[in-house]
Amino acid sequence: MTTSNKQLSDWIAQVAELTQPDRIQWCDGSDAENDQLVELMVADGTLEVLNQETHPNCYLHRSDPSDVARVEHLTFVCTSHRDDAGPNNHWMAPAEAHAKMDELFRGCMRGRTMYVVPYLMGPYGSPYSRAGVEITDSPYVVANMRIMTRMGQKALAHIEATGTFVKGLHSVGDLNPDRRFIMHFPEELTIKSFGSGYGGNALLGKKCHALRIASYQARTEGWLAEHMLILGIEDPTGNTTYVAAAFPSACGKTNLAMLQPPAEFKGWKVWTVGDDIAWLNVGPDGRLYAINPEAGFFGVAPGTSTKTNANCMATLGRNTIYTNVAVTPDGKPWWEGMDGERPNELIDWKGREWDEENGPAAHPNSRFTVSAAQCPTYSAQANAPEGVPISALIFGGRRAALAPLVFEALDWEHGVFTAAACASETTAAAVGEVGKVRRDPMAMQPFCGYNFADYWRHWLSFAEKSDNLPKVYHVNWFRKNAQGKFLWPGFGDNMRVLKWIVDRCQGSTEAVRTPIGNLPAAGAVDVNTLKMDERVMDELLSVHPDLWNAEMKHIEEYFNNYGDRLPEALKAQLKRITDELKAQQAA
Ligand code: TSX
Ligand code: MN
Repeated sequence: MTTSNKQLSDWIAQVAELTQPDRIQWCDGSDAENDQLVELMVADGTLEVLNQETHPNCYLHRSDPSDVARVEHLTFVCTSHRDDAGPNNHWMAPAEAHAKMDELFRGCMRGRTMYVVPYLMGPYGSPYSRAGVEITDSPYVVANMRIMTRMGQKALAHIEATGTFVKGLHSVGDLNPDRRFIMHFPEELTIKSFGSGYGGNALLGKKCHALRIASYQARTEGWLAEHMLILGIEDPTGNTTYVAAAFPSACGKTNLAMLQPPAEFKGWKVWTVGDDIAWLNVGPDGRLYAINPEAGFFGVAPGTSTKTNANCMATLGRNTIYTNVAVTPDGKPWWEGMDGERPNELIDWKGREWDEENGPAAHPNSRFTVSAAQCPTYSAQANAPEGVPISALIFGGRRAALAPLVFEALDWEHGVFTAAACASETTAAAVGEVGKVRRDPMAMQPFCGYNFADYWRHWLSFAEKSDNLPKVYHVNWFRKNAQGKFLWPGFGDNMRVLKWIVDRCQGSTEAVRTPIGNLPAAGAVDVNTLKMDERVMDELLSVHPDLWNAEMKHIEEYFNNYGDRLPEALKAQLKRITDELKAQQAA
């Protein structure tokens, strides 16, 4: 492969001059190329061959034990003006960041191959798709990018036709955590990532490009790049309603994206369009249309089983790259929360014989990389160039006592407020205190490539672009009773909440107006076969004014971090809800 795009060929030459690779290899994403890379990685121990009889074309990669997750404290947004990055990002001046990174990259590919990976985010032929080129010295990154993006000649053709692409430069360096940085230059559509081989830090098409750079690009171009799953809900008449949903980590986004409806929902089907990222554009009819910029799933393995996500289990097991899972003596991948008994013997994620004293056998953030096309519920519309029309945007979080199972925003402005005020309580899986409230607006806290205040203003501006926007919802699968037990069964039974949302979109079910939004009327969420006590449903749908008053104070404190840049509309929503809660308490 070569290119007629001078900007691209100049950049490749510049990077080669800086990093001094032994050789340069253009990547076309072909099977032959992948076979060559896999052979090389098996030979040098980067990949371990799994049981090819039970798990054809599956491999295990063990990352450096110090390199197993995204590194937010080492992730920077480098805009000319500090305020453009906002209090939600670490900032460094672009010139300083370039100088720092170029020193790290200098000569770092000596003795290595420099891979040039052209990729497309989004369906071929879509006006909403965007291209990038990742230059990396990691064959593991190339193999993962091949699954996660549309990689190769067609992506290059897109670059040559449009003349624009995101430049991503990556090197694993020496994996020294002190020499590890993930730098974003949104004004230059450039990413520089050094010192990590881990997914979110190294597969630059995903979080770095499709969220941080794309969110910035989306603001200037009038669209939205969001941390959302996309799914289609088909009713028994064959009509499909599409929704997009944003949740902080550890809320089960991939599980919701692949939901299996309960048996009593005869004729209902859920179709998966995406599990992590949505690009949303206003279409010709004023509706929001979503594409999934990705082509694969890079999902957390632990907790995935036929009980929690049967469709995901059916997706895995062939043509899958596993990272940091455990392995059985007969070469099968294994993780905590998988079906069946724990095998007596295991090799843990560090490659040692597993011993309970050393903690879990699979790393809690261990992953699978697999093509979305293998998912039994993969939507026939997932490759539609025009995207799918979104009827509802759903936001959520883990709230033990506060948020009801579901509520509907009163209008777009209130929806933006609700999304901006989203928060989640930390679990044992996350680092730090358990049960601490973390604000995570639109589930974008780690991923918004610019100042959140400007981002909320951009969201609000869609009301001027269209009067045909989706309805906005908030859900909470994680409400607990006084004894600390989950009140809602979750998983497939979330279909009952999705059905209420679909009914609302079609105007066929009633709601009760409260200060925080519209709640389902009594009996409107179909819990038919759940044998659920009426009082449990009452508690799930209750709004406690004292708790919500305290929440409004927290939200106000949080919003104050954004000073004068905070849109007036969000302050007005805060005041309206506070006033209504007070009036309700006084009554
Ligand atoms: O993914 C989850 N979802 C969404 C599913 C479509 N999880 C797992 C979260 C960690 C990634 C959930 N956990 C959900 C949920 O809706 N709900 C819960 C809480 C819960 C856990 C267990 C039970 C009920 C609720 N019940 C039993 O274990 C029997
Ligand atoms: Mn994510």
